[in-house]
Amino acid sequence: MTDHGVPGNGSNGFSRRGFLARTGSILGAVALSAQVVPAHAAQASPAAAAIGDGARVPVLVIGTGYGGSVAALRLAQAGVDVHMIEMGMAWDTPGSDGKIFAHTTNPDYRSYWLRTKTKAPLSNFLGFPIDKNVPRYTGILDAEEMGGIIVYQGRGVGGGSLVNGGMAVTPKRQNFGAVLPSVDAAEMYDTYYPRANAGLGVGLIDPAWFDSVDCYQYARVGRKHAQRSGFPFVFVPDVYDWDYMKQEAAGTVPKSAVGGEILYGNNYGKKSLQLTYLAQAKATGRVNISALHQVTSVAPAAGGGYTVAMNQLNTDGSVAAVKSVTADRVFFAAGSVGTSKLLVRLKATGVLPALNDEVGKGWGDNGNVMCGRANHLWDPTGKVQASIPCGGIDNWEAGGAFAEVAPLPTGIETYASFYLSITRNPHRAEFSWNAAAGKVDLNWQTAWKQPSIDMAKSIFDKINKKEGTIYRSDLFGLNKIWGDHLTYHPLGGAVLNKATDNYGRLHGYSGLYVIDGALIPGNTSVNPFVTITALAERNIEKIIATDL
Ligand code: FAE
Repeated sequence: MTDHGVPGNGSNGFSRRGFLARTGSILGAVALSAQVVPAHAAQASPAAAAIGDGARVPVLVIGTGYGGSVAALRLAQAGVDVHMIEMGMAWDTPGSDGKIFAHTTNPDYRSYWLRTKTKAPLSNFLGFPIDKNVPRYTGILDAEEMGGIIVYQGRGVGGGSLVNGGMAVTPKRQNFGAVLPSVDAAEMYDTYYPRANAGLGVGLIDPAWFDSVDCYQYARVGRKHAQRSGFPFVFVPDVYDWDYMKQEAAGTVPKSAVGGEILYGNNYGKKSLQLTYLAQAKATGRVNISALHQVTSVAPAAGGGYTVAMNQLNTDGSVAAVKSVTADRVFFAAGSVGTSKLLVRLKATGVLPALNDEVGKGWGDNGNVMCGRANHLWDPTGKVQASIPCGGIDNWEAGGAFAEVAPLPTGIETYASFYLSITRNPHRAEFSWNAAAGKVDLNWQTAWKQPSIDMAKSIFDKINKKEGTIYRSDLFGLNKIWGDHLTYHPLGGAVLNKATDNYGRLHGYSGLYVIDGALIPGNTSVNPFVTITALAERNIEKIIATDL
């Protein structure tokens, strides 16, 4: 072992060769992933539920993530019929292995949105690339390359809730003014955050269980290192069913988090939107969902309302049918990137010319940056790691960073601590229409991550110094410490009270609304989905009361 905790030769019966061999078997499993789509891989939604060409609906919601699900449920409860259009799959039918979702270490056709090779956020291990060929399929995780940044997004009924870690964090009230300056904080903290937390099924890990269970050894190591350097470690709520996880650890139920499932879907335990808001919405009998339908245009209709054009997709991404429907009102809930791309294109191409000049602006990455630290061999992080993070290091006030202590659920001992930091990155990018290429561009630059790296270093340089450890440089390439090429948390592009009024009504068109992460100006100081949900709860209540 080296004094930096980098796995070396010999001591404690541990050898680099053995380590590589064991790692190789994991990565080998990845290599063996299915190269063909099984014939009966039929997670496409039943045709019966799909919207018909020429249909007329009172409300059409584009996207089935957090914002869209809140809108659908509350409108339906108010007696309004809603049709939701989702480009991804329904994710309600098992594949050939009996599971709906593929495992993290064994990605297959289900894992990526229309890619022929995986694009894992951690591209390397011990410097070796781990991405593998997969069949092109309408899979669950989109690694969308937007120039200087890869934006990871969930695709399917439930949006980001299908792929995310479920960390359900309400920002500190003193930071709220910077998140949504035009919104009454008292209303949010008294009414809408509690409503969102209840609707999402948010809960906290049992601290006594945390202290005793093998699968959170990595988080206890993270806590110990944080506290020894004087940083507060805070438990972070999650939408995972913590009682179920206890049973997983006890071996009495099928494993999901404890089995390392994350990123490509959790087969059990995680309360995704399919089990919360969307289940309630469907139970009203007023909400229909068309999966594998991608909205391409929203234009004012001659007789009032809006003509919504869409492509019904096959699972290889080809177009099965082109449809046009009419809706009295349309809610854009396609996520920050999806909503922004649609609005920017529709404005620039003259379909919705009266949208204002704020459309496409104010986009940020929530300051996401990743890194790993190499621990000493006497400080293992555990070979079984629950994939659901449950704690973080809060240095927001002093250093502008909130770092979740994240798992590396490889199934082997890695001696690594891994972190996703959310930082107060000041940069904001803009979407614009590239007429020559016929697509929407985003002008984010990778170099804009430097402030995020500096803020994350305010935590990890100090911890490394105190512990006598170093950064891992093998996770994002060869000799690359920082995961500065990506975000999990796209926010903005149709910012509240700028591109829209203070409740998400788009300027220039009555009956068009934005109700997703596009409303939030680039940063929430913590993981974003509770804020997206709470803001949607606030806005839809107002819209139902005054517009319908
Ligand atoms: P989103 O959930 O992205 O839903 C938009 C939906 O619209 C998607 O289902 C799209 O497929 C669909 N869509 C897009 N374009 C179209 C179109 N043209 N036609 C039809 N459908 C369309 O939007 N956040 C947290 O708070 N805690 C976490 O632990 C966390 N972990 C994450 C981990 C990963 C790997 C990722 C990718 C994200 C994570 N996030 C986390 C972020 C969170 O999932 C994200 O902020 C929300 O899902 C955004 O919610 P929206 O309603 O804005």
